[in-house]
Amino acid sequence: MVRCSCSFLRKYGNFMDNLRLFTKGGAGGMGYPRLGGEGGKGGDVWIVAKKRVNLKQIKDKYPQKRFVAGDGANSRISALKGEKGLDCEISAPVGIIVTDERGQIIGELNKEDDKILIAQGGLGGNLLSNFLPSKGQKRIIHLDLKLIADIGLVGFPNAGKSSLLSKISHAKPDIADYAFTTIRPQLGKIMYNDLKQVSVADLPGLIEGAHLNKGMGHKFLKHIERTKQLLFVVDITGFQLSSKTKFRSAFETVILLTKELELYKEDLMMKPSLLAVNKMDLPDAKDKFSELVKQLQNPKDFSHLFGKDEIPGKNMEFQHIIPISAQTGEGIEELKNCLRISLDEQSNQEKEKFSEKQLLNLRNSNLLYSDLSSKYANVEITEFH
Ligand SMILES: Nc1nc2c(ncn2[C@@H]2O[C@H](COP(=O)(O)OP(=O)(O)OP(=O)(O)O)[C@@H](O)[C@H]2O)c(=O)[nH]1
Ligand SMILES: [Mg+2]
Repeated sequence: MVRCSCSFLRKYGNFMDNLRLFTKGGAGGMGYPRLGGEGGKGGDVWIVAKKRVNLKQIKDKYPQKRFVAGDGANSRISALKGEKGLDCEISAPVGIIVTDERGQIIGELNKEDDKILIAQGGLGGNLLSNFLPSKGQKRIIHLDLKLIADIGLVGFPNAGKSSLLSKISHAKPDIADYAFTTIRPQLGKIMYNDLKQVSVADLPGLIEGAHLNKGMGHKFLKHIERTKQLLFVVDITGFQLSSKTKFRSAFETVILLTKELELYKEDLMMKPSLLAVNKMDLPDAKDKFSELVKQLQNPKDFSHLFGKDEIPGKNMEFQHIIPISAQTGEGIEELKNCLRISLDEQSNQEKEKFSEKQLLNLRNSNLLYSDLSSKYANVEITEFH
């Protein structure tokens, strides 16, 4: 069952995170054999990052999804060197990875005005080519959008990720008591009293075997590649997808989520992470929470709960573990504070690293300078008369 609320449609309607386009550089112009004239080069196709563009707009504006640059002009008596064909520029959102048909990365658009050459125009006819022009390069490309957010929510279905997002931000995601309520990534913003904003991306739930394309698969994990930190959200009462699948405790869901992240991309494990243990309003939650903390402190003692290939190579080291209830609001302020502390720490560390690097560069250049000055200290300067 796929349901969409009105506000969802207004805000995120037809959210697209990938698009396939046909591109072709312009053909070169004809040379002029009798006078040795050279045809103009065909125009190139470029892709350029623009802030207020989304993939849906590209698709609506260019339903054929064809982008062809202009042909180079033929060489004429009045203009022996033919003019270059017009370039074609495709405006695309920031945060795009461009790949070719074989999945090879052509480039990334990480900030506004980043530009990538996609298809080159053909050369104009000239002496070497017997004055015959060449055709433009044809290329089918895939644009893949990765959301940029400070925090990415990771969890099994039904853990309460969307409930949490709606509690900490103004976002109004769908919330329901069945798995896979969220079918597209959604963004919300936490506003702090000092006006600092932290963006949070809510992603469709993951299940064990996502790497084998089970559930929604790993399809949406690309969006957390660009987030600064991860917030694991688990249901303290555990998770069971259906009566045919195994019941998993909160501890097991943490380990299995970790494994899925590792299988998707080991680098993700390097991101600072926090753990929100949700639904603390339910009966026996406090006892279960103490048990979970114990298990997380000594995960090896509980490896018998898992199959051999379900155990991650490395466990997540959570900066904070916060018990919350997205329903009653318990622990939500604490969670917001922890997220802020963790993000501030990360940005301070980055700043420190940056200034250390600058200091090192400065020292190196000073060393070079003193090296040079001692080398030339004894050189007599002869005046030129
Ligand atoms: N008792 C209790 N129920 C909660 C809490 N948080 C969420 N729920 C309920 O849990 C169910 C799932 O919540 P969602 O926010 O849709 O969960 P989700 O993680 O976004 O689920 P998917 O989108 O399917 O991945 C809903 O029925 C919520 O009302 C909580 O703190 N306590
Ligand atoms: Mg959801």
